[in-house]
Amino acid sequence: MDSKAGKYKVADLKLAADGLKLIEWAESRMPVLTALREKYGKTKPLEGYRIAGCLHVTKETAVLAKTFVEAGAEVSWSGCNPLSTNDAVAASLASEGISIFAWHGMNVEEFYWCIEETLKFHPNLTLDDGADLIFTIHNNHTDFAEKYVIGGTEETTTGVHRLRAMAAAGALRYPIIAVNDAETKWDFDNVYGTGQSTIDGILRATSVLIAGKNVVVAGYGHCGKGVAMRAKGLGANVIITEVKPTAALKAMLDGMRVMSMDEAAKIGDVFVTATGVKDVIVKRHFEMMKDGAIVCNTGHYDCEINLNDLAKVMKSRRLIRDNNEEYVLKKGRRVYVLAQGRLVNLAAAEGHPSEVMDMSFANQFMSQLRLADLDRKGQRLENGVHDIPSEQDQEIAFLKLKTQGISLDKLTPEQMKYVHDYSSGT
Ligand code: 3DD
Repeated sequence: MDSKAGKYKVADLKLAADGLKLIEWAESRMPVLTALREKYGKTKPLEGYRIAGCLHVTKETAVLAKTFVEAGAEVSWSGCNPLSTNDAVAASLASEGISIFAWHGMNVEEFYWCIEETLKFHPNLTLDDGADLIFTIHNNHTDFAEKYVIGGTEETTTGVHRLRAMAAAGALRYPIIAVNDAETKWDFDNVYGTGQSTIDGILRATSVLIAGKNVVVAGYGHCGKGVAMRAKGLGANVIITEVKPTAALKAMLDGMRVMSMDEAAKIGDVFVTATGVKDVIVKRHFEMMKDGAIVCNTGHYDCEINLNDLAKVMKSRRLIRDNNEEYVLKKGRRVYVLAQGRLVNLAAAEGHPSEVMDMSFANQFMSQLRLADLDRKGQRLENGVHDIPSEQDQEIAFLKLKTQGISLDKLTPEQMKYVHDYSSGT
């Protein structure tokens, strides 16, 4: 189906007006990205570049896609999770002529069909969240890297881990900038964004009282720490499970209880997995859980809660609320699984707030721009996973502060001299 310019497949084009209002809401809280749009909308440095995006279709992502278009790029977009697309936002993008293939509740076959559709315009830049687009190119279109693609970016921890492994094996056919590892992404989106949006997803799917509940968070990395902080702020008794001694130690010193999942399974009321690893909650854990236990995941993939194991010990299941399935176990106890074990913050809520995505996506924009600038000069990063320049982090943080009216101190020449003077002592 063709809209004004791009081809698209969305759930319902009639939702476009609602989607536009959501996008305008997000725009009003993304001052860094809109400042970049203002600046580069004049010079259009992405003219002639085609960006294929595979990233959750949310109101914030729409602001990013429209910023790329304003800067001269042609974009074609798919969602990076079958349950995270906001259909009204997708409809709005389609009605504005942006090529988009995404709808809420697609199956796995449709998910990969959408990615393939975005490759039909032979992108020369890719933008991923979880690396499914990059893997599709490497597995199904091996000639693309030589013929068209000059580089790409990766948004999330899981994706960067997979791509670093691919690069180490010499299998990466084009350069990737690890947007996830930017300080202004990882230390903000992953911590404050995931912390709030995960609780948001849990509350929308259950409306339970968090205060006083035993909230078990598996994984005390940036995401798990954010969830633990917000749950604690709401009065939960937070329990952390970990495999990494230093992360477990940090959790303990942050005032969290730390124990194995085998112990936590017996006392937990709400379980959140945030590890990036598979099989964190398995059959024996379900069998130990209290009646009414709520289980969800906020990691990128739906592998952390083993639902095949749950199916083996269940007697019946039913959808009791949106994004909330009640499993009755053979022993009669009930376990509630949110968002089919997929990332609960995007499947049951709207993902991270616009204010943190503003910085994540400013990094996406600046990184795509960097790849295009290099290309225009006939240059190209080597095939591998590249960090963003530290100056970019400071510039984005400075812009963010500036838009909040916050001023900073500045080192005097004397202080600069002192900082670099290794001879001065006490
Ligand atoms: N992610 C979380 N909230 C999002 C939003 N509102 N729009 C688009 C993507 C969103 C996922 C990202 O945080 C990504 O950085 C990740 O998965 O790590």
